[in-house]
Amino acid sequence: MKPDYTLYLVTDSTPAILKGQDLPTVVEQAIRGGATIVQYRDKQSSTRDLIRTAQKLHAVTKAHNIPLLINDRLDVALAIRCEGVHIGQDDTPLPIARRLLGPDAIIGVTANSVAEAVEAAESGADYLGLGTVFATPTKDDAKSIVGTAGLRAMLNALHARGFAALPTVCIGGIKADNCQRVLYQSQGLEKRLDGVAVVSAIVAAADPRAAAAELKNLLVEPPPFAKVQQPFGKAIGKARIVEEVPRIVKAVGEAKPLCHNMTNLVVQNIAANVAICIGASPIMSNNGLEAADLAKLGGALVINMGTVTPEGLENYIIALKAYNAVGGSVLFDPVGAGATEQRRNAVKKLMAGGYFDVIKGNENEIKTVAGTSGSEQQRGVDSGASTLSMEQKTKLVRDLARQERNVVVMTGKQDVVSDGYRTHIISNGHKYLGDITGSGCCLGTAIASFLAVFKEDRLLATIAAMLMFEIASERAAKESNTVQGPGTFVPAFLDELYSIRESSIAQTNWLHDTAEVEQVA
Ligand code: 3NM
Repeated sequence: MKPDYTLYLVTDSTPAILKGQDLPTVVEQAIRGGATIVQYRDKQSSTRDLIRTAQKLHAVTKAHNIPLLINDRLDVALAIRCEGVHIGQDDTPLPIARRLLGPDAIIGVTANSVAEAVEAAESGADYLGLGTVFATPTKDDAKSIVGTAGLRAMLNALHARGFAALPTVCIGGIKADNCQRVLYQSQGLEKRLDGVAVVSAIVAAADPRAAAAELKNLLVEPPPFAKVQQPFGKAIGKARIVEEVPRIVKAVGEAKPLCHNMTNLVVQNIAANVAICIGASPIMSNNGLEAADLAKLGGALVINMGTVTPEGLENYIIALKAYNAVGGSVLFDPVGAGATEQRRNAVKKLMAGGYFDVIKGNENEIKTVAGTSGSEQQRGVDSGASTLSMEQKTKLVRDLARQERNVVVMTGKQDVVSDGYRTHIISNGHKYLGDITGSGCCLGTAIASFLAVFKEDRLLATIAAMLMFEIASERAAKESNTVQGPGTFVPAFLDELYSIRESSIAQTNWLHDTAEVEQVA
């Protein structure tokens, strides 16, 4: 029988997790809820107690025709004649375990890195446990936190080395509110995980059967934010832009989507005005506890960490999860991401905390998010000098979008935008946008509003918002009678956004040949 790895239960007998419950009962309940394979993991009990408990667990798993594996202890597995073992990098080496247990035993191996994953696969592991995905109190000596990006790197390497069919599960901090996203974002170019391994999400749950059933239901469904298949193969050429962008602007103006902004103290007012001018309905709420109600209204969320605080960060994460749970679009603006340790940590926590449909930032911010900025210190929240060539920028943006399975925008004199498969450079915009506060933040508000309305192609929605915004800036700056500099530019810019929206609703073509967009990959 081929094991089913979909919902892999790893047990824990410590009081903090088992909470005095009877382990065989918990395992029985978990199997009834939907656990498909069980690993008995107990680092503390005496050998005699291990054997006694393992026998009881094996009676339960056999009754349900589910494999039981023992963590680390080959002697216990041999003693009770269960289906196999799971070994970590510090345990009995795989070839020795195989010699002792024979060819039919299931032997799984933990891998924390590409090198460990490939080595275990080459040594004949039957499946791999990849992790640690997220920091977890259940294993406080975890060697490295790999996130979904690390999982993806391991899956891609396994595929490239000819191990496309080797089953894999991930482990570490997997719960009901992140399991779908982890499966979705960790998927390699051609290889995906076969399941998730959990300890506390089932063993520490008040009702292990219900907890297992909830996880099992979630695992067989795509996450709510990924229900609309994105058309990666459909090019966005000039003709399509001229035809579709005004239509999308019209749709936003007519739909009046809610745009929920959790944004910084500096831009509250102008971001709300930009939202109104493009036809969205802004709400400026930094209270995460309101997000579950707001998310139900079908709008989009902007998380802009321009004036982040520890309390603010907690609120962002609550709101992010609330929007993810209903498939509401979320845009992340990692303002000043590399400026301080606090901000770098905020980026890490937010990226681990949920899914962003779009990440938008300047060169330094995107570099920090991609983890490629090294020890480079960013000065304040301004964009700073560019150090990358256009080729390097497009590669960085495309790779990050492909890794996160979302859309990434890098703003600058020329903006780069990609969904990982289609990459565009936009050359519209005016210098005055860089001479006022928060124009980038307002662009985030505009993009989020567009995402809420035009879900069938997030890249095209993003490009449409960028073109409306940047062409409005060009038109405003040209008004030589009234606009003399950045101060007079702001009201003219709001007027132009409003006027472009009105033109779109009246189906008057405002775009003509003004869009300077080039598809580069
Ligand atoms: N192994 P929870 S993480 C047992 O990274 C174990 O190899 C890990 O517990 C690894 O589901 C882990 O409660 C604990 O976060 C997972």
